[in-house]
Amino acid sequence: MTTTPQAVRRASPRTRRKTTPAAPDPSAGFMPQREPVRLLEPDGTPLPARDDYPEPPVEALREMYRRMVVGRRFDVQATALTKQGRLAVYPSARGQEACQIGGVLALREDDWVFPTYRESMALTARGLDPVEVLTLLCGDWHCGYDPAATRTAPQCTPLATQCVHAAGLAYGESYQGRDTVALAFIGDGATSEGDFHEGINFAAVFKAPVVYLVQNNKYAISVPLSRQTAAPSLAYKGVGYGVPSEQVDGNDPVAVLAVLDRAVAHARAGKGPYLVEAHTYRMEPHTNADDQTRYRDADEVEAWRDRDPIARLEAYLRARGVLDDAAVAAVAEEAEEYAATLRRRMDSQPTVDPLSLFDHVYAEPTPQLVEQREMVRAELAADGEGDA
Ligand SMILES: Cc1ncc(C[n+]2csc(CCOP(=O)(O)OP(=O)(O)O)c2C)c(N)n1
Ligand SMILES: [Mg+2]
Repeated sequence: MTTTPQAVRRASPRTRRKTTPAAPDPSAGFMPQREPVRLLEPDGTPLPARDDYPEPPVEALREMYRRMVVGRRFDVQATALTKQGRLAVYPSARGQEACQIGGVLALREDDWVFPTYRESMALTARGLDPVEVLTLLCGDWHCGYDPAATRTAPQCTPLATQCVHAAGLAYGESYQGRDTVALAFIGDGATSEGDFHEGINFAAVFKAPVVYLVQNNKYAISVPLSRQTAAPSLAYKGVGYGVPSEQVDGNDPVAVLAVLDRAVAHARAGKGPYLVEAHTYRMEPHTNADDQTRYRDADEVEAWRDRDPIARLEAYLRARGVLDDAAVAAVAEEAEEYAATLRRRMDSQPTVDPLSLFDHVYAEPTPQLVEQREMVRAELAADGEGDA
């Protein structure tokens, strides 16, 4: 009779196997929570307090509410200015107020912001002049504000390029012994770009103090997140580079500020970059020039209205007794005045000369530029808008 190996295994007495201690988990301290961090229910009801993300001081939350309300009013006004021909284009950040305001509130004045085209609200909330912020969107060739004086880089239209700029600036600051932090805003779609990966890798290797705030608003123009990535969370893209990463409910202002406070403290302490993925939603079309009915249902947009970040924070602060009708009315009035002043000032802005686009490109314009400038000049002349 032959003995099969299975029979031998069954017959052999049980022996105690030697065990080796488990190797330390190399991802410990890097991995995001399984569920996005959330401190408030969508209706503003507080969730149990947690040690890892202490709630920010109530004064910071009241200030956040004020800036979110003013920020939304600014956003509505800017959208209206496109209809009046005052702005060439405007990418709205409606629905993303918690991320926009949280991103700048978590920083010191001497920290740097690296925004994209969608961050006009964040920049005005940071205290930049709204007329200057909208300069580029009027079609002008420059960003309107002084990046060095405001510690705010120009709003980037080429996707993800700001990730490399932020890494370089932050590295330079720490190299010179300063504890400045750079916060780079970036969209979900832009995390597919090479510059995002190169920037975050450089920052990780050289411990550059950058916070990458990914606003996952579910769309890159018409491309939904499901066509953008197969990763369960964009926060895993940070882990792959050795960057501690977290995901947060981006429509929960309290959680956004708590998570960003921790991320900024990490970077400022010299521990290198941090990535935060904020789950939010773009309530408006990509820009005023986009037709969103071609790629998403109105029902989907409607469903996100119940998760409005401003209503959520207002309900919470009212329930805590630190915000009342009078304070809400005062903030609403401030927002109206802000919008009225912006309207007035934009009305008296000189119109941008389209031909100025060709100035300052090269000291000696290339033959192609000369040809293109002539084409534009002839087109304007034909429309009766320029010199013949
Ligand atoms: C390098 C580059 N490629 C393509 C574009 C065209 N483009 C402009 S916005 C956009 C979508 C970006 O989506 P996302 O990063 O999610 O940011 P969101 O607009 O949602 O804030 C694209 C593809 C661009 N501006 N730059
Ligand atoms: Mg997006």
